[in-house]
Amino acid sequence: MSTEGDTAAPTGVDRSCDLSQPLEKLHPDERMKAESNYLRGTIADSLLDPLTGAVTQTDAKLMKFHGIYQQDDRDLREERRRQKLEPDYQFMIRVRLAGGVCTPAQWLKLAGLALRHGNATLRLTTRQTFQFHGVLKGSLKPTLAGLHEALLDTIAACGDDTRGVMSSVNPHLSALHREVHELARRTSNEVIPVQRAYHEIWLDGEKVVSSEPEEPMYGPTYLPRKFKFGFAIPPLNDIDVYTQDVGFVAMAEGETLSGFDLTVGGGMGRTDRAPHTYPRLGDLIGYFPKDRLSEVALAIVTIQRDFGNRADRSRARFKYTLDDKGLPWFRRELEARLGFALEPARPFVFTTHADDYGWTRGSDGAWHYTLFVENGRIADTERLRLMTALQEIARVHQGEFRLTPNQNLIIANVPAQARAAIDRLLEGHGLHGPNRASALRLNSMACVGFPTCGLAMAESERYLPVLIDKVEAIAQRHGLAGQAIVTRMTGCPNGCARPYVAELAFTGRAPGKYNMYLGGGAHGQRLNRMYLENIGEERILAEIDRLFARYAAERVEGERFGDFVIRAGIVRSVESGVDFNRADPA
Ligand code: SRM
Ligand code: SF4
Repeated sequence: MSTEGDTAAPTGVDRSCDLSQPLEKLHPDERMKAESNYLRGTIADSLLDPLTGAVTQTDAKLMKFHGIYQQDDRDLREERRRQKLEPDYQFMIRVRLAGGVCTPAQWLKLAGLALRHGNATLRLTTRQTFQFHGVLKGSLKPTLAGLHEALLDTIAACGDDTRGVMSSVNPHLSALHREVHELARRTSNEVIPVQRAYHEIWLDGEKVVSSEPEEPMYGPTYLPRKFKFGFAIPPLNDIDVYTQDVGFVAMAEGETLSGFDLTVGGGMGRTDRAPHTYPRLGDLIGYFPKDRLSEVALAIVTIQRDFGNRADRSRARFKYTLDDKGLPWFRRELEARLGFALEPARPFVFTTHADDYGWTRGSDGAWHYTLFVENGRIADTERLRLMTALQEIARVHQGEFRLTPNQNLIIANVPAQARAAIDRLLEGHGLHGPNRASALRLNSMACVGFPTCGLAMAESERYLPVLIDKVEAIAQRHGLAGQAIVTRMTGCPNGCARPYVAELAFTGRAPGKYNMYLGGGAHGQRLNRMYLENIGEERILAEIDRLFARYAAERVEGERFGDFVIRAGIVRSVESGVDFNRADPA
């Protein structure tokens, strides 16, 4: 979105950057950032190099700050190596789309770019944005130029900066949703780097000669690591607010927003066999009125900028800064920078972190249709021509599209008189079909994994649907067919589908092998616990069969699976992220 007009620097926040540690003592990426000429590196030259489909290693790292990841098709890696060819280099592009809202015109542009320059799919992500996969080096500039034409950009969609800002999509509370989404959008615009390099490299913008500092808030080394904000609107915790570095929980009377409860220090990422890394749920530390939002957001970013660990990237996330220095220290530092104290947190209740499918009506009378998009992949397949169907809907839709944090799509703000036409298109293209899937599938989510993710150790997006087929059969046998169990899978322990707050989760260890987790809270309020390590499908299904048999026989009325496995002593509840890594089948 355009960043102009709403980026006023708030008062009370020191935006200067003071990096006192010498670069030699820090992680090599700190020097790389410092020497990159504010993220320019040699990207422009790398793009012109005709001898390879790749860019240099340093440019690949710098391009993340521009929202672009260099990847290769891992299905072809071995064969190309045998043929002595370089890997099949291609790029993933992630759009910055705070709160996941886009217009039908933007949808059509995005679909067109994916068809022309990508692998003809769009991927809806767990942070409510779009990813293009399979973009070749020569198509990067046209894709980013196309996004610019649609008033979209990819600034800070990845990299050591403040990433995509999430915002709850609760369609019932129309006015509140609009206001919170607008604040999420404004926050995103305020916390991203200025990045003149982006305009110069991708949009052939003029080099700006200015005596002003190029990055007044970030300075030349940006943040120690990625940093994430999210806005939740109770009773829906769809954004998994406790997994955000910084969470803002909207406090409202009716639909009148007064301010936000603040959570700090959430995060999912961990590494197997590295006990100093762990998922952590954010702590609720207070409340502030809505007109202080900019100050609070910027003050927290600058605290992490100044105190985050720049020597060890495995401990560089904000959650570790908090654990190393302590919450009382953080509160003092925050309040000193703000010049005012946080008020006590106000009460709120979350009931779910799942989506509600089908048609619902907002408080302003407009209609919204939530469509299940399995693992967020929009493509034309033999079974469903989703890409084509959604383009047809976008051609007539008068409202907007909203991407949910569960990788689903809301055709939002459909006026009452237009509902029948949208319904006809949904029916005609078979799009009501996905919403009739089992409760298990409708509550499942997988990260991308193979073949594009360079960090994947096991299949994820391509495997979870197959596993769910088999788990559905087991659920059926135990009379649990209608039971919603939040199930998430990732191809590695990084946690991109937020698996550690799911009732049932799998994280990849090696091809065909997964760690199995049980016991996450049904609205994202409790971490799950590792149940078994490094197991294959046969064992997974045998365990699920055993667990479902007990759940069917022993659960109490209305008891969720995640709560049951703890009450039954199958796993113990994790008290804090720090003891997460102790595997604990009871
Ligand atoms: Fe993620 C890295 C995909 C949400 C934690 N993530 C990656 C990369 C870029 C792999 C890489 O570094 O080479 C993946 C690209 C795969 C591909 O081919 O597209 C990737 N992450 C994704 C997405 C697309 C998964 C999805 O299926 O939707 C999500 C994009 C979100 C977005 O729109 O910005 C995505 N990643 C998350 C989340 C969930 C969230 O933020 O709500 C997490 C856990 C929360 C957190 O940050 O703690 C997450 N991704 C990671 C990590 C581990 C970070 C850590 O603290 O250790 C990595 C690896 C890293 O940063 O070193 C990672
Ligand atoms: Fe890749 Fe791992 Fe993230 Fe899945 S969880 S997308 S495998 S980094």
